[in-house]
This record gives sequence, C-alpha cells and structure tokens, in this order.
Amino acid sequence: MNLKKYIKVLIAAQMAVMVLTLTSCDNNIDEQIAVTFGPVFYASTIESNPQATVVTLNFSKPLYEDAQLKIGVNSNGANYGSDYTTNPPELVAGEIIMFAKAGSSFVTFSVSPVNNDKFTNGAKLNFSVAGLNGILKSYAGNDFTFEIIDDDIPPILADIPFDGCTEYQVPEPFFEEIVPGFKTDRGWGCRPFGLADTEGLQASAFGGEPGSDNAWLILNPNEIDLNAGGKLDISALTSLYFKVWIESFFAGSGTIQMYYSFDYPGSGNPEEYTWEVVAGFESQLPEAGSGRDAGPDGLFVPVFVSLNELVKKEKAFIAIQYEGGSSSSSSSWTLDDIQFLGE
Ligand SMILES: [Ca+2]
Ligand SMILES: [Ca+2]
Repeated sequence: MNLKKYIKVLIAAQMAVMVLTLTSCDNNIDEQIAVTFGPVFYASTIESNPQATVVTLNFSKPLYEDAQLKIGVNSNGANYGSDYTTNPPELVAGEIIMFAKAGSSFVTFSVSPVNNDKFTNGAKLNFSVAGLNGILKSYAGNDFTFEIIDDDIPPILADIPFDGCTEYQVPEPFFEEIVPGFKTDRGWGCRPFGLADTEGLQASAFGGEPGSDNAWLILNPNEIDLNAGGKLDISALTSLYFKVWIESFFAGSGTIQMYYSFDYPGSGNPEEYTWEVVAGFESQLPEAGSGRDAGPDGLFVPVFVSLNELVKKEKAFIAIQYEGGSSSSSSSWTLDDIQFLGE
C-alpha cells in the first residue's frame, strides 16, 4: 500500500472507530478483548541483515468487529528512517497505528534495521500497546524488545598492550591514586600475567601490610598516543569506545568499577571529586576467580564500553577503581590489550 492510500485508509478507519466508540454502549464483559504480544517478546538482528522481523499481537478471542490499536515505540535514542523502519510506518514519531479486521485473532507488524555502514553501537527498541479503540479493551503481558546489533567496527585509534612495562609499576600515561587510609603496598601494577604471557596491568590487595585496598587507576585520555601519531584529542572526536581484555585469576574480596570525571584536577584523592559510572562495564566482567593459571590466556573476556559522554569535551579523566580486597582475602583483576576506538 502506498503512503497516500495508507493515510486515507488510516483517516477513514479512525473516523469509523470514533463513530463506533460514540454509538457503542456495550458493557458486556464477555465481549471485552485483551491484546498481548507473544509468544516471542524479544528479537535481535545484526544491522547489515535487511530482513524484517515480524512481531505478533494476539487477541484474547477473534474480533467480532473491526478494531484499531496504537503501538508505542520507545527507540531509546535511535532514529526512525536512519536506524530502523517499521511496516506499517511511524506516521507520527514513536507511534504505529494498526488495523485489525473482524474475524482476525492476531495482527502483525514488522521492524527492520537500517544499515548505516558506521559504528553507532546498535539500538534497543521497546514496543508496547499505547492505545486501543472499539472492542479492544486491555493490554496484558510483556512489551516487545527489538535489539539491533551493530556489526560495523569503529576505527581503532590507539592500542595499549602494556608489553615490556616494569613489574609492579603503573606505566604512563596511567597513574594510580590510593585513597588515604587504605593499603599503599598493593593496588595496581604491571605483572607478567597478561594475554599470551605478555605483561598486563593487575590489581590485587593480597599479602603485605594488613588492611584493604581502594586504589584508582586513572588516565587522562588526551595523553594517549594515537597509533597514527600524535595524541588523542577527545574534543575533536564524534565517537569514542573503550575495549579491554580482563581476567580474574584469584577469587576473594574486592571488585573493580569504571568511571569518568569532568572535575577531577589530575592528582589527589579521587573520592573528593565527581565520578560517573561507565555504563555496562561491571556487567561484562568475568566472575572473580574464573581465570586459570595454566591456560595460555586464562579466561580473559573482552569488555567493550562507550565513552561517548567524553567526546567534544576539552578535558576528562577515566578511572578503574579497585576496592575492597584485603591483605588476607583479595580478588585479582588483570587488564590487557586496551584499545580506544572511534572517530
Ligand atoms: Ca552501524
Ligand atoms: Ca600485554
């Protein structure tokens, strides 16, 4: 159906539904019909796959009259037309109007990704029933989620393999700040337990002085050497992503968390300044103690997060805090092969 014809049908059907609504005084509970998504409530596709995903809405019994419903689309920042499309289309942003014929027991719409040949970290769309007309009375059950996985790769700006770093030191441009009152003899340091038996950067509180760790590994991203030469400049970027391989060999107390700050001055106790959690970092971490001594690379897992909050800013700091391990019980966390990606 072309767009003009579709709009004509839409207007005609809306008027018909209005007339039905005004003239119907039917309060018979037996005739009230519920709408549900299902049996599938989640689907994902890679962005370069042009195939449409069909989404089904069920009626609790076959319709005895034509009806209309409105699907609400929460695109979480993705744009109709450039990131995804639907059929029927969104004639009003965030809304799909659907018509169901008398006798039908379900209706379907479809959603498709739009391939932009550029890494934008995908999209997550939430579909719910936002309006019912006529004999349709209620919406029950779960919403439908559609996830677009971006299979474009952002350009690699900088590689940080830590290879050849001096044992127990924190290599520049990283530096370490220990919150006053915590152990000073452990925290972060270069160790030969990285990927492929190379050096990596490890946090552990085990042994040494009694007490516990609160050690911040901090970095000014504008001091990172670009692979192409020169320094990273976050003010000149339009996107920025951070990838790191992480293994946890020892289980015990202590966890790591990643942050960024716009007010940290570059030295001193980080806990006196404002830090925002980097979304998605913690949820990708391996279990404490899930690594292996004997495996060639243990059980390093890739952790990939967006640092897009930093782009176009003059200055920012990023940090990974290791907190809670003690001299008698400590998890260990090894980072290796950090990459900054973006453009
Ligand atoms: Ca893309
Ligand atoms: Ca390494």
